Amino acid sequence: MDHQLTRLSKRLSYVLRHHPDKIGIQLDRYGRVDLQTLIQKFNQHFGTPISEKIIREIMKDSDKQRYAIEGHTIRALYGHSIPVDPLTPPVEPPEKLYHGTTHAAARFIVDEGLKKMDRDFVHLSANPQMAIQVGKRRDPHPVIFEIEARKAAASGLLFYPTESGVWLVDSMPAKFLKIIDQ
Ligand code: HQG
Repeated sequence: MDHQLTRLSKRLSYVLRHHPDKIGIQLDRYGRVDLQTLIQKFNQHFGTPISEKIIREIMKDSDKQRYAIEGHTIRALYGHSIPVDPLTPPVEPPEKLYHGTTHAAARFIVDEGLKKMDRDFVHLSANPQMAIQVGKRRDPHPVIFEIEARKAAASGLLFYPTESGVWLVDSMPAKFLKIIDQ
């Protein structure tokens, strides 16, 4: 995606996941906001304007689906630090899911399991390739955990899918995690 669109996408994520207050918008309990209101307030606040066409271009060209436009609303699909409720009910996950992280974090995770840290949910990946990409944000040779997702679901953990291949859970105990070779 071109540099300018990437910058706008980062700003959109910042506003829709963490700081809607920065541009004077309010999200509903599911993280949604009226699309035209977002565009208007975004453009009042930031020097580089956005439009529905540009947002749709970002959504088309991104490596990952980060937003959903539904009716007249837009929301971030995942990544929130402000509290939001999942919009869809939990579902039975696939047998395995994955999580890519740094060696430093992995040392804690093998004992403590996965925690939400600064976000509303623990983020899991649908496949090892995605997990490697996530881990590479912070470690050139990330550690990849394989998660016994079905077993964790059977124990009562709720799994929320998103359209982007990211799965959201509240936590993941260490007993369902195993480090795998890439
Ligand atoms: C780690 C990006 C110590 C966890 C990505 C991760 C993803 C622990 C970090 C999405 C821990 C949190 C989310 C524990 C977890 N002790 N460290 N017990 N439990 N951690 O960014 O999953 O490109 O909040 O391993 O691609 O890395 O922005 O979560 O390293 O899909 O759209 O704590 O954000 O998407 O980091 O990334 P994050 P994440 P975008």
